[in-house]
Amino acid sequence: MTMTQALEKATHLLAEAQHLVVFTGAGISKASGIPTFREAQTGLWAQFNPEDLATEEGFLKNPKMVWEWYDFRRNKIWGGTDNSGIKPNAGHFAIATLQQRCLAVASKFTLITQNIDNLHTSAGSQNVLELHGNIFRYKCLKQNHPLPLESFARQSESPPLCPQCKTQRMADSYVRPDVVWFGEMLPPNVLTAAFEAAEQCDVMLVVGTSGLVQPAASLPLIAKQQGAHVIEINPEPSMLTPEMDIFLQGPAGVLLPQLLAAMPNSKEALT
Ligand code: BJW
Repeated sequence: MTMTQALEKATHLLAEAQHLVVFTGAGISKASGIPTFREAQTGLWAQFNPEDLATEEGFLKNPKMVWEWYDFRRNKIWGGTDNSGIKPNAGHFAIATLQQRCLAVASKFTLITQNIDNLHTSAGSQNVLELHGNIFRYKCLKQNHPLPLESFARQSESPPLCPQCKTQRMADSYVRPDVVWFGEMLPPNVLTAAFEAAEQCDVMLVVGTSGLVQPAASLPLIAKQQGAHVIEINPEPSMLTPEMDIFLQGPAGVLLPQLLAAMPNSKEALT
């Protein structure tokens, strides 16, 4: 299949989907300036050790370093009061428009992301299933008390202690980012909703993930086993590519708007 044929087929499938699932990874945010994890030269894990920064053991070994690392990444995305932070790119906006289009033609739409950067929501996507949490939320390490951002924003030294544990006279516990580290369970409600969507959808669009991290990486395979058409967008083949019906090789920020623009009646559907 040529690229033109692949794009045409993908456009048709997206336009006709009864329940479309879009499943994203770090690649969708690359054009916004957020590094991916596993790319050889530029990936976060090429520069930092995941064992040190993305595990509970790493956090307990060096709480200050891990707290500061997440604080740095969060502040870079947020950008401060002058609004100079990281913005969603054309790929995020195309997905948000795809959701509106599905709503307008009364088909179902589910967005599942592994990203913690909140950029889908910033682009206008609704009801985003965030499998690995969100860097703009905090929780307490021992009791999982959810904690509001305002209490800790711009406190960039060591992690504070959980105020709710204090109030309830429990043992002290650190505050940590509400993201999913290696060896931790994914948020159960989110995971259940994601599995259900993967089982029920008729088309899944997989964007910008290496497909290496479980259980997230099993979602496209579940969709395929249940009979859905699976389409991937990635500049490089991933672990998932051999299972895909259509592989669109290229950056998400270019291909997603291209697909959207080619969708038949998309304008009519939105007016
Ligand atoms: C573009 C692009 C452009 C570039 N456009 N695309 C052995 C076998 C199987 C499983 C395991 C195992 N050993 C351990 C496990 C389990 C482990 C796991 O899967 N490990 C593997 C790495 C081996 N999983 C877990 O621990 C999970 N929990 C779990 O399993 O619980 C059950 C359990 C509990 C207790 C005991 C045992 C089991 C939790 C996983 C949590 C992942 N967390 C992170 C960090 C989040 C916080 C943070 O940001 O710091 O989530 S890791 C990191 O990887 C992050 C991402 O969401 C996740 C996925 O990465 P992603 O998005 O795919 O990024 P990359 O960099 O890998 O790929 C980017 C892609 O974009 C590339 O393909 C590029 O080509 C592409 N691209 N430019 C489009 N312009």
